[in-house]
Amino acid sequence: MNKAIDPALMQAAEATGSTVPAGMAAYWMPFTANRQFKKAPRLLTRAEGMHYWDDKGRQILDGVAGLWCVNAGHARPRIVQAIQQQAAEMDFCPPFQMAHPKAFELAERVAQIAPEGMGKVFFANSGSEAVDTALKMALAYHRVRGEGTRTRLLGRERGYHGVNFGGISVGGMVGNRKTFGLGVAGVDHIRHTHDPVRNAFTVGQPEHGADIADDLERLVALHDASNIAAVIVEPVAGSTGVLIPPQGYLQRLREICTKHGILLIFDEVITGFGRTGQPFAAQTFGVTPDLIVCAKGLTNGCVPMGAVIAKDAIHDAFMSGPEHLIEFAHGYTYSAHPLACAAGLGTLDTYAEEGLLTRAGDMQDYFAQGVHSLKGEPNVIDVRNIGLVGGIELSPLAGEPTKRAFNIFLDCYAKGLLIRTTGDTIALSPPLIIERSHIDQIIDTLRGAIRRAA
Ligand code: PXG
Ligand code: PLP
Repeated sequence: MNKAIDPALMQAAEATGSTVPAGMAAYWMPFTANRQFKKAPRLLTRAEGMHYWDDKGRQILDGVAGLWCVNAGHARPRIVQAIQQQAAEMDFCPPFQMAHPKAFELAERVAQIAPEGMGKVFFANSGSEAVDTALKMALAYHRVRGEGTRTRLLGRERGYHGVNFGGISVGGMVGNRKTFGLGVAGVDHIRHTHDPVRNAFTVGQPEHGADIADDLERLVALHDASNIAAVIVEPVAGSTGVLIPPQGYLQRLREICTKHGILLIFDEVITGFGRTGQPFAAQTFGVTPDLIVCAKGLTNGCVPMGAVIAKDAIHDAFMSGPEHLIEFAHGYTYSAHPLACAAGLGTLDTYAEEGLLTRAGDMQDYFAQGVHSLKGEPNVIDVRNIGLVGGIELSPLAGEPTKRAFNIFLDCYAKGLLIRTTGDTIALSPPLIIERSHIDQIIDTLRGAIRRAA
């Protein structure tokens, strides 16, 4: 890896007697190995369509839509224009007891593409905020209906629900939980669905594992349904290694939740806005939850925004007390921020004009062929796919988990391709404007890097 270090940066670092180059000390980077990064920084300075360019002018194919968010590709004119115009027209509008027209417009437009009966939209500023909003909404919903004993929140092992206290509590990634104390009280977890022994190299939804949903019955028997508010799952888990729901699994979860009066929350932060071939994974899999959490693709990643889409009946249950009182004591200074709403409208226009919310369905067979052609390459132990999401799992280097995948990430980056790795799984989630030639380039580059990492 040392050979990737920019000599100029190292000289600058040595001059200061530090291992960190001058000008790079103040920024404490999120989810990054700071010291390693600053020794060999990877800086992006421009983006357009399917590509980034780095600070040395190299073109880099974006295999992950930034971070699962730039679904319409980069620098799309309608979105750029919408943001520019809004910045000049009105910078900020207080969201409490006040509003601006684009907030209503964007909520309407999101409701139009959401599953039937899910017509209410609450805005936050990230996936993590939207997750915590949904969890609070679930607790408040039961309470306002006189079922205030339903306070327990359930998540799933290997779940990722952002990094706020609610999200890490229901989440199932030990690395994101172990250093932060007790988290939210009263949380429990159902089993994850990853079963490589029975399902390795499945194209699309795995055959085995619908019965894993019955694990929810175990927790109902343990805690009693009258104490459980909600269960939150990602229809497709992304950050924990691209886990595709087994056939019938989500249906079964829905049945059990309905039977026991437990709210079902789908965290669609990565699956929302066309990733699986329909606007939401709820539609792809034919299962309607009670709440959908979304973010990322809502604004094409251009301005931070998250949202909770609620069933009408959930919203309506809140509209019961005196009309002058606030029904849900929750919200952020930047909820429905004008720039985010403008970006959201420009994004939904772009998706609609170019048919992007269903394009992953058109491209998925070619994409699946590509990723599954990596079966048989050295150390590839599983390949998983749905829509325009691919996961390639590698056997770890002995005693050094995550390193093989990270080496492949660095190799791909040197060859002009941006991928993402989590553990020893490579994740692909390209912009939905992708063409076959880009898929070929991604697979060829990846194949070379996988071979070199053997
Ligand atoms: N829920 C899910 C399912 C997510 O994937 C969040 C919540 C949190 O969203 P914010 O906007 O607060 O980050 C996410 C975010 C990765 C990766 O490498 C994925 C995410 C974030 C960082 C890395 O897969 N997803
Ligand atoms: N901390 C303080 C002191 C505040 O006044 C506020 C909001 O007014 C917050 C935190 C929350 O900030 P935000 O609404 O941006 O989440």
